Amino acid sequence: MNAVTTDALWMPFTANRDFKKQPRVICGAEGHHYTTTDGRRLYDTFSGLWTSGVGHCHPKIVEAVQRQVAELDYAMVFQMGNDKSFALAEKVIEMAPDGFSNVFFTNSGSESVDTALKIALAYHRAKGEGHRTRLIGREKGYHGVNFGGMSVGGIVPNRKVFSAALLPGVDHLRHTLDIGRNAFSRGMPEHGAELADDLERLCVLHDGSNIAAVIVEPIAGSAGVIPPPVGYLEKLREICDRHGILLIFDEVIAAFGRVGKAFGAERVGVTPDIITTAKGLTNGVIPMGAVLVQQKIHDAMMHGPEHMIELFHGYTYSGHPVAAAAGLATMEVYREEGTFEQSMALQDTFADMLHAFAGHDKVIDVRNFGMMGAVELAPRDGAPGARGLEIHKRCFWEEDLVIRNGMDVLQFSPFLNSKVDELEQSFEAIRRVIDAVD
Ligand code: PXG
Ligand code: PLP
Repeated sequence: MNAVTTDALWMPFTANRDFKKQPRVICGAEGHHYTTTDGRRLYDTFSGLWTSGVGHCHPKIVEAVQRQVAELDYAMVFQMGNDKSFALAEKVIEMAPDGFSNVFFTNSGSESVDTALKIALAYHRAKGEGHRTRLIGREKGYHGVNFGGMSVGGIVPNRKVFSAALLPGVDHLRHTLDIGRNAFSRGMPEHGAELADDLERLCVLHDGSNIAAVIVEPIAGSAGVIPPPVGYLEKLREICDRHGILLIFDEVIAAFGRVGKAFGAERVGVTPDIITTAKGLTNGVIPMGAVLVQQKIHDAMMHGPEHMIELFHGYTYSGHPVAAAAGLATMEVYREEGTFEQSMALQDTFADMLHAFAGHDKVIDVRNFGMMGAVELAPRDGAPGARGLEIHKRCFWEEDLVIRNGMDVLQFSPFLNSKVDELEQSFEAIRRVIDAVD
């Protein structure tokens, strides 16, 4: 069975020794299914890793990548450019909320976040407000694993070992997960808008004029799908405006249809100053991220002698032509197939399936927003995370199903074009497994 040797690979965010006792290895995919090295076909309830909303190996994206790699594999991206990256930037800006004018390309969500934080600092300095250096994140926030994103992030195990190396001058708002008051809310929970006042307190403590930016996921993903309380994001926006602080929405998960619109900002009706993206930008086919900025930010940076570089930042692969070709094809698929509308139309059916777990004796909360969902299980005594991982493994081996667990929270990121009967069957299988585990 174990045809693939797994020894040499140090796997990311994985219990390596446990995994290698019985490896779960994928060698193919088509549409909504994976194939495994032991020849089984698995249904994917997580669309890759929140990445692949229109399904795996979409023919149109595959074809665009194949064509591009044979036509222009790579060209220098500093002081030169490739046609596909300009075209993709235009497309992304067309889809963005009002006021967004420019895109900076990266290779991942983590790079998008660090890029956004650097742009925020550079912007204030360009405006003569170089004293605005403080960055604010939020508990339970996930902003990737690079030093900037880790510092503003709020997932404890991701920070613990690196505590001494985190950026200085960072504070965190309290998180908004409140199972006591909001358990089993459908969509945005009722209680918690007042938690945005944490930002006002930090403005009093540090003086708002020293704060550069606040970064939040409009709908938190990795920490187990935490939709914002009603009125919370509006309040953050208002406080930022009053103090001249930039608001950054980290939409690495939320952008490109996951919550039924091109951007989460559009869906929640609050417009930030900067948006970070990745994942759905290329349907996960080629690594790529993008940072979108409001016109005022870009314009403030376009000063000084014209022969001078305005922002000393960039990656060898910023706007890589093959990634950009994948992005262009992805945007076309979204438009042609009406992916965002499909996502919007499915969200209530999906919410019904999730909330059917309310009342199960092992379930302590269910949360959903758009096509993001979580079922939180009570942890086993003395072994937090064990129940969640066992369910993931049993789904894989016994039910031919891929699901994601973050500790004891089962997370769901269905395809934006899911078939309802396949989702139904998946949730029936998940219920069997939840029933069967200790
Ligand atoms: N910001 C957000 C909001 C994310 O969700 C990143 C930044 C980092 O992106 P990269 O491409 O560097 O991984 C992410 C990534 C999970 C899970 O289980 C989610 C992510 C990564 C790993 C696991 O929900 N999101
Ligand atoms: N390290 C070294 C030695 C490099 O030469 C470079 C890029 O030229 C990097 C790191 C950064 O790599 P990237 O631009 O792919 O992020």
